Amino acid sequence: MRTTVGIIGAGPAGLLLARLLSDAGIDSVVLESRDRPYVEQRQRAGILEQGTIDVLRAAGAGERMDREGLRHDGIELRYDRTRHRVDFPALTGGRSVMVYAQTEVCKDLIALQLKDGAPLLFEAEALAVEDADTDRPRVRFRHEGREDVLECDYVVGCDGFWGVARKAIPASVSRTFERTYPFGWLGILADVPPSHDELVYARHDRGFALLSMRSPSVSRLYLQVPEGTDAEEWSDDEIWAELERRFETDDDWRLERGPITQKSVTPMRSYVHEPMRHGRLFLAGDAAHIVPPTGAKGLNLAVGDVVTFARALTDQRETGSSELLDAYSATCLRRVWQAERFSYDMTTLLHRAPDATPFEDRLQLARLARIASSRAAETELAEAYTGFPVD
Ligand code: RFL
Ligand code: PHB
Repeated sequence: MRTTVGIIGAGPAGLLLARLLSDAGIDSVVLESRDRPYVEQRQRAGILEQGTIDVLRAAGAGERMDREGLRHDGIELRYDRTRHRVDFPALTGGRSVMVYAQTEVCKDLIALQLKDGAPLLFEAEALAVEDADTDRPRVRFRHEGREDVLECDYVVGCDGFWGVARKAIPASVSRTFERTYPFGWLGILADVPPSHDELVYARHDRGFALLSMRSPSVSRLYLQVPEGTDAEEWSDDEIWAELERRFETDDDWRLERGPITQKSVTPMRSYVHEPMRHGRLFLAGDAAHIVPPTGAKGLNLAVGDVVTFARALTDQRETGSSELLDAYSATCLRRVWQAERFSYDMTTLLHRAPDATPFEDRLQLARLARIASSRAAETELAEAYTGFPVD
C-alpha cells in the first residue's frame, strides 16, 4: 500500500487530519487498532473551544454539533460553600465554549470519512514506523491477521499516549517532561438532567469535584480519588453522597441523583515529548503530550496540532517551501506549553494533595478569592479556558 500521508490512530486527531487533508486534495490512509464501536463509545472529553468548533464546521463536521451541542458562556467555581461564576464572553470579547462529547465528534468524523474520504481501516494495528529519517517512511501494520506495509511520504502519529509512533524517535534526540499526580478522577455518567446549566468546578477539603454534562438529560460527574483507586470500590450511593458533600453550598442548591450507567477512573498526568517531529514522522495530540483534564484542553490541543500540520503540508505543496513543516514542532509546542501551564494551574488550584498542609489549603482559597475579586485574574482564567489561537 502507498499513500502520501500515513495516519496512525482514529481518535479526534487522526480523523480530523484525514478530513483536512482530503479537503486540500492530499491523499491519506488511517490505521486504527480498535474496532469502530470501541472508538465511538470511548468516554472522554466534553468541552470544545471556539477554535475547535470553527475547524469542525469548516471541515464539514459541524452540522449535528450545531444542532445538539450546548453553548456555554461560563463556568462556576465553588469553594468554601460559596459560588462564583466566570462569565466568558464578558471577559474575552465574546468567546464561549461548547459542550459536545468527543464520542460524538468521532462519530461525525468517521461517518464523513467512510462516506467519501480516504481509506480508514479499523482493527489495523501499527506495529512500527520505519525509516522516519528518509524520504520514504513506512508503517508496518497488522490487518485481518496479515502483516502489511504502508509506504508514505509522511507519517503522522495520532496514536495517543500508548501508541508506537513516538517510539520511532531515537532517545538521543528526544526530551520528555513529565509530572504525575497522586490522585485520579472517578468519572460517572448518570441518566439525570444536570443539576446546574453550566460546569461546576469545586474545591473542597475532601478533594475536587466536577459537574459536567453530555446532554440536557445526561450528567457527567467526576470526583478526585487517590491514585490507583478501582472504580468498583465505590458503590453508587457512596459516589452520590461524596458528590453532595463536595458540591454543598450555603444556599438551597441541590444535586439531583439518578441511575449511574458507567463509571471509570482516569489517572492524571502532565507530559510533553520534544521535538514533535523527527524527519518525516510528525506526532500530534496525545501521542506527543498529555494534560490533566482539569483545564479541558487535551482534545483542543490535538485539533491545533493537526490543523498546523495540514496547513504546513498544503503550503509546501503550493509554494514548494518547507518552512512551515520545518517549524511544525516549535509552532505546536508554544501552544502546548501554554495549555500545560494552564492545566497545571487549574489542577493545583482545585485538587487537594494527600500531603497538603494547612498553609497550602489557605493559599488555594486565596487564589480562588483573587479570581473572584480581580477582573484581571478572572480574565486570565477565561482567556485560557476558552482557548489560545492556533498560530
Ligand atoms: P486518542 O483519542 O487517544 O486516539 C488515539 C487513537 O490511536 C489508536 N491507536 C492505534 N492505532 C493503530 N495502531 C496503533 N499501534 C495504535 N495505538 C493507538 C487508539 O486506539 C486511538 O483510537 O488521541 P488523540 O486523537 O490525540 O485525542 C486526544 C484526546 O482523546 C484527549 O486529549 C482528550 O480526551 C483529553 N480530555 C479532554 N480534552 C478536552 O479537550 N476537553 C475535555 O473536556 C477533556 N476531558 C479528557 C477529558 C480525557 C479524559 N481521559 C479519559 C483521559 C476527560 C477525561 C476523563
Ligand atoms: C467532561 O465533560 O468530560 C469534562 C469537562 C470539563 C473538564 C474535563 C472533562 O475540565
